[in-house]
Amino acid sequence: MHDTHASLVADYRRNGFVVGIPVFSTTESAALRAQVEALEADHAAGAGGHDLGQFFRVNGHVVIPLLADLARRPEILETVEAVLGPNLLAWSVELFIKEPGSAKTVSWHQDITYWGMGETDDEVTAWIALSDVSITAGCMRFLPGSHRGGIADHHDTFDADNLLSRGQSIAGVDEAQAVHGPLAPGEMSLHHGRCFHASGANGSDDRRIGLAIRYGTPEVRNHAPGRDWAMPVRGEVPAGGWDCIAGPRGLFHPADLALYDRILAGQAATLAEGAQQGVDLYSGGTAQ
Ligand SMILES: O=C(O)CCC(=O)C(=O)O
Repeated sequence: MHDTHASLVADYRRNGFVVGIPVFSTTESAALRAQVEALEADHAAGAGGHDLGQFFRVNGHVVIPLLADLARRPEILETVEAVLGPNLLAWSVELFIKEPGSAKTVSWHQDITYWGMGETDDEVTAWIALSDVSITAGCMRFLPGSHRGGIADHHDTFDADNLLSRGQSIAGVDEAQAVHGPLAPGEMSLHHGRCFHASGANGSDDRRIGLAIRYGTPEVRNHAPGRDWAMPVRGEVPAGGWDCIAGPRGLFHPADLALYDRILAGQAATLAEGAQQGVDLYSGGTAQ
């Protein structure tokens, strides 16, 4: 627990991650989970030719108002601002769901490896637990200090039980140095885009639900070629860097679905760069 933003930021700079930041009450996180599960019940078929899992897996904020609204929540932004400064955009909002007893895992990786952002320090993931994300339930684990190096070699495994798009993995990580980051419902962790992290299977009898919001600053675009899209959420964003999006006009609005496809195509070109086989961009959906 951190008494001040200064001690939280010092921990983040030292380790590349911080866990256990209270954001939502138990009641509110249960209500948010219920809204996510209502979407699953009512819109399993998805929209615009994509199943719901696709939207949950990447850029959900483009077409789902609930996810865009969460990215704008002051309870989250005040901590993210302490880390990244006053000018913030949400690049992607995602849900990482592992069903009870799921064998799905996430291999050791650094997030920004394939995101076309270079080795920027100006991106952070806020990951909020909407269920009890215990060690048994397959919480994330982190390698302290690993963000201080550059981007390590990743090899593609395309493992079907891996939630990552290409099963990308860093070999030889010393598990003995890893730190688990269990979260109670409504708690948040932050991790740096170069921090090595992974997660295990869900051995619990409840779903393990995490909301991952990728935040960046206008400066991220200084390191990035081509175009990319993000939603301003706080402060000022100068013209000419990000293609700024306003957020959804409604749930699965046709114009937003078309924008979703444009963004996906633009980002897929970056993600697939150097892959040994076709990359089915984040089509894994909910993990069983
Ligand atoms: O939810 C997980 O287990 C992994 C999440 C992750 O890799 C991320 O948010 O960057």
